[in-house]
Amino acid sequence: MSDFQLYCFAQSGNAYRAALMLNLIGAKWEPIWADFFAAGVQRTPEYRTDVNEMGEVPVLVHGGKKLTQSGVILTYLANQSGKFKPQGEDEELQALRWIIFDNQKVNGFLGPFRFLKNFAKPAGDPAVMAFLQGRAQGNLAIVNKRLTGRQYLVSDKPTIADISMTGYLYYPAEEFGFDIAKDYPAIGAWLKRMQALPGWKHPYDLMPGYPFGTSGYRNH
Ligand SMILES: N[C@@H](CCC(=O)N[C@@H](CS)C(=O)NCC(=O)O)C(=O)O
Repeated sequence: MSDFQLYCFAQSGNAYRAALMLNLIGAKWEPIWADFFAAGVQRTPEYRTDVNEMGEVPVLVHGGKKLTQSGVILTYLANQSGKFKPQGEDEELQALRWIIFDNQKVNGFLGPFRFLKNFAKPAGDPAVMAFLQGRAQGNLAIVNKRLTGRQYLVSDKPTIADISMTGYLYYPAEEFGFDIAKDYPAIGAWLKRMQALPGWKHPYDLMPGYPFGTSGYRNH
């Protein structure tokens, strides 16, 4: 029996943050596939009543506790495990600062951009796409500058801020139409450092839903 259950699906970079954290801390966890695309479960009254009133993944279940919002889940798991925990008030505040910037401005733009480009029917309006891409790339440049000359976002060790920031950044370049690791070299080098952590897995290998429309995994 797993200690944790996580509502998630392979295409969700928001859910990936929580799935990656669970794997990196070596937790016993199992995914619950939320079929958002075909079945649209997040819009059902049952999901909103029983799972998450916000109609989103990730949702972490731990015994009688149910948590949503990846930043909250990451904080909870860092407190539970003592791993990837920012040390002291300054680091805690810095981590929160980067998690909020990520949620709103980095993966917060990149996620909808990739969704409209790859999965939405009809695909996104060109003006909307140009806006989202411009905002995402401008904010990736800010993260790239932050990571230039530093190993991780808030300290010399990886914290939950780094795990949050990985959100959509490992998905294939074709899904964006530009190559994040190449275009932003400090981000590219940092992604490799994160990838070297024991327990790291690609989102398509970690969460069910690959290939698109199935509940499978890429390399299982
Ligand atoms: N800030 C939230 C974002 C969660 C989120 O937007 N998840 C997407 C999946 S990638 C979702 O559930 N969307 C459903 C919807 O908006 O209808 C977090 O980090 O947990």
